[in-house]
Amino acid sequence: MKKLDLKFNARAIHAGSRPCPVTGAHIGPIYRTSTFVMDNVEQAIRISQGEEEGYSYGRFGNPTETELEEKMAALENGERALATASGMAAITTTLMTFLKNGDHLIAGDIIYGCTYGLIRDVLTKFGIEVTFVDTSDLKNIEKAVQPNTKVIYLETPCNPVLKLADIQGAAQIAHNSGASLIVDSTFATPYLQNPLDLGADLVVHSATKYLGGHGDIVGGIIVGSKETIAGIRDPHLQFFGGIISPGDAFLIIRGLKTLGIRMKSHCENAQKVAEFLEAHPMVEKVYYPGLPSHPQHELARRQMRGFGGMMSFDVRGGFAGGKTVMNNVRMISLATSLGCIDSLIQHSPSMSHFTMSKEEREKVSIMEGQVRLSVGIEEAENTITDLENALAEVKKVVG
Ligand code: LCS
Repeated sequence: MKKLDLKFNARAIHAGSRPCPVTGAHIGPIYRTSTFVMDNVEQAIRISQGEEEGYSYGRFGNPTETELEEKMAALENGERALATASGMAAITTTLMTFLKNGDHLIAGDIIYGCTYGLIRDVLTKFGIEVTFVDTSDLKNIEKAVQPNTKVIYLETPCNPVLKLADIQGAAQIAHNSGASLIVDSTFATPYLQNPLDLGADLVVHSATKYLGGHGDIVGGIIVGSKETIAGIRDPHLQFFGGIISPGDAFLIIRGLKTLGIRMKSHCENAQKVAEFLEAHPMVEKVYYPGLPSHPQHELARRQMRGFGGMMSFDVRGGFAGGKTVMNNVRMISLATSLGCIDSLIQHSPSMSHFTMSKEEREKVSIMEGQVRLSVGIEEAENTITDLENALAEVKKVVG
């Protein structure tokens, strides 16, 4: 018999998913329950001591959550996954598992605003030392390593300016110094890159974005080895309590089944939109890894299987120019978040990166008028026409 070597879409559809064992329903049910009934006290004891596999209480696990976790582990080539209430729950639970008072953390200086705020304001409150560095250059990471460095944390591509980090190189630095590498791969999704294959110890995602894909849930995912995930789940996630609801897990499972075809469309459309913007006289700079002008285009080609659906751009006239674009699009929605089937546009300084000061933002090229665009799966010509009309208004305002 030939080996059935499941490709990406086949894994996204089949991994972890099976018919209901009781009714045979093709699509497994949403196990909307808070607790699980035991046969007897002996069984409760066996489950609590890990002698028998089974569910006991909603905060400790649920079969719908398990289906999502098995699917994500298969897509990220990890042994195990853990689903959480949000991307931030995935990040906080992971960092609080790995770090303690007196440890040192190296973090990317351009990361999602709330992750930046968590690290700058909350982790330091617990006595964790932090160094923010530009992780697009491995030398900066290497220079920041200290004897007590326990974690290197980065996003690639990063939110909002799409800088990349060399995952393989960063993993090497981490492992040479006894630290762990945690990669937030939200912008890439497992369709475009698998950080674990490149040496990362853990990959985290905001499932709110491409994984769910339809803008109707908030969720997060952590993927890694069996042992590492077990240590995050028990006791950290159990105690912190940031678990996913079964209903949201179900919608992410459904979203994942079309992740491959959605990402293909996001990538094709974004490439066309980025090329349009780069050629437009009212646009000063486009940040998109699929453009040859992107300083890490070659790394993107090597490390990713496509360039994704996210980009940022600076418009002529600074804040006045950027604001005019965002206030004048008609099909595209002015909303934070990303990775939806529909295109979303946002003002990064006041939306995704409001936690950073103006000085902190400008140091890392998040300019006051900067526009971030999450290109949806609408036909690219519609997205381009919407932007073209909005950019025509910029000319009237800034000349
Ligand atoms: N990681 C990245 C790269 C993100 O972009 C976000 C959210 C998170 C983690 C946190 O995930 P959440 O808890 O929201 O599921 N990014 C957002 C953004 O750019 N605008 O709104 C949320």
